[in-house]
Amino acid sequence: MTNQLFDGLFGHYNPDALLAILPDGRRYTYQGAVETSARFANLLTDYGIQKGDRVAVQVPKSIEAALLYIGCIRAGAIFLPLNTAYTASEISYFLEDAAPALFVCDPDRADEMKAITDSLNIRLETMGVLQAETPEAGSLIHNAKSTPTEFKNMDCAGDDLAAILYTSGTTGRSKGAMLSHANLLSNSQTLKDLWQFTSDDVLLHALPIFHTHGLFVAINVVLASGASMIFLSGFKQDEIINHLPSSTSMMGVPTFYTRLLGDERFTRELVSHMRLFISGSAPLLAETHIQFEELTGQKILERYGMTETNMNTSNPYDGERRAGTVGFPLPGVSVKICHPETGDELADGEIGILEVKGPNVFSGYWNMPEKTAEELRENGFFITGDLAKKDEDGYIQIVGRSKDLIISGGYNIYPKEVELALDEEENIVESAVIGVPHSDFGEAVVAVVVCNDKGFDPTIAMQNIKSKLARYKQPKEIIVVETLPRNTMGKVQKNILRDSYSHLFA
Ligand code: MLC
Ligand code: AMP
Repeated sequence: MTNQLFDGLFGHYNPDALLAILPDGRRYTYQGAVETSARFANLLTDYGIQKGDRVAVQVPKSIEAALLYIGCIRAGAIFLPLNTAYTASEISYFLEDAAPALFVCDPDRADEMKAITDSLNIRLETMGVLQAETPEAGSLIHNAKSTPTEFKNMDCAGDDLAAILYTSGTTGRSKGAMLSHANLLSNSQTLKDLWQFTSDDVLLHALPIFHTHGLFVAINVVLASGASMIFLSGFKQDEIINHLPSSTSMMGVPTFYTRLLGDERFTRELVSHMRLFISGSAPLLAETHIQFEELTGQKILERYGMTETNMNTSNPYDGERRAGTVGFPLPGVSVKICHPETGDELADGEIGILEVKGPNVFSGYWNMPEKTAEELRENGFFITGDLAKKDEDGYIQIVGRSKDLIISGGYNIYPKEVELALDEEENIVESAVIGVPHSDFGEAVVAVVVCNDKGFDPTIAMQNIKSKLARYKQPKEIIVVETLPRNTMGKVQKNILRDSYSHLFA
């Protein structure tokens, strides 16, 4: 039996090597990880979950949650992680669309979720954070205790699906990106080699594990190289400062780096032993890159990726890491910069839409063949929607986006989704949602609305959308105007709005 992703990640594991060090002092060896993931795989099989079934998971970050991902892979199930910030109404859409055989939620939200899973006839189990002092956390961990620590992996080939990750869309409807065993494995092996990860590495892991960055880039690279990770529940500055001296590497979104630069405890001495700082998921300002180098003497390595493609490009490990660029295409990955209308490849230096092809590129959107056809060309190139150019030395620079997308602290927000929620509010006639520069999150969501003559109270609107939209999608400010600026075609000129409100959080 072969299971491409599991065999690739655990093929030559050292049972005694340390996989994870937890903030409460617990330590997980590779053998422990193999055994716990076997317990989960056995449990899923006992629940009747079969190859190709989806397992949706919205749980607080824990090492057990990461091992549930491995358990799903071993059982042939498709892992479907969901942002912990999603509201019940957002979850309801994902569950309806993906029709999972099982939904695992936070024990604290089980009552809220039960109504949804009952109506969709989906099995509901819970998983909280297992801590030394509270040895049980939810039904899944409890039930997995009595299952065997060995499991005969389900046979899974390269093109079998390993995960579905939802990514929001321009129309306001999220799309499930289908990622195969081969997509994930090829990318983790490429990154491990390129970034020179080895079993001596200790990665400081402070990212969430429901998105590509924290889940696949970080965890898969650690597993593929037999390295260890200090597994924090999130980005907590004091913990980062405490644990940096025992780490060799860190992966983060730009907000991690701007926050650390603002902390007087973050010094050259603190990180002098660090081998590698990696940034991605949102643009790292050249200014941050330079400031970081001035303070620490180290250059952040910036790379570029997407949910649909994993990682596409990276600055070099040994060569020059150029500020404001995302480096070169990864080995085995082809990148073209194309004319937005004709799709023809452009000359170096010209700005166009970045298209990408390679073993990392997903196979399409779940249940959305028409969306897949719009974005994935027949020749295998995926149209990213990012605007880019290549400089004279081949470094790629992301200069903007052709898609109407806001990236705030590394989370994507499609304005349409927020506009639809606001437009449901009584007395709002129309709304335009924009991203404006934000000193901490890079960009912040701002809503500009027109209301009818009954007037409207932004505080009430904010309160009402709380149950509809995850906190990070909610506007940091709602501005009421008489009319929205429009061009001669009647299209709202968001660039004018962005200019008008660019000072708000800069
Ligand atoms: C938190 N808030 C945010 C926010 N994160 N608002 C907008 N954008 C965000 N990203 C809200 C909180 O709910 C809170 O609201 C207020 O802002 C202040 O929060 P905070 O305590 O300062 O935030 P914190 O918990 O410290 O989180 C910030 C963060 C986190 C940057 C550490 O957002 C984060 O971990 N981001 C990483 C996202 C990520 O992993 N992206 C990868 C996607 S994969 P209130 O109401 O309580 O005041 C991908 C592909 C690729 O993109 O290339 O990698
Ligand atoms: P997501 O859909 O959450 O995976 O986000 C993917 C998007 O994040 C890409 O399409 C880019 O717009 C953006 N992104 C990721 N890495 C970078 C980077 N290093 N620089 C600029 N944008 C980035």
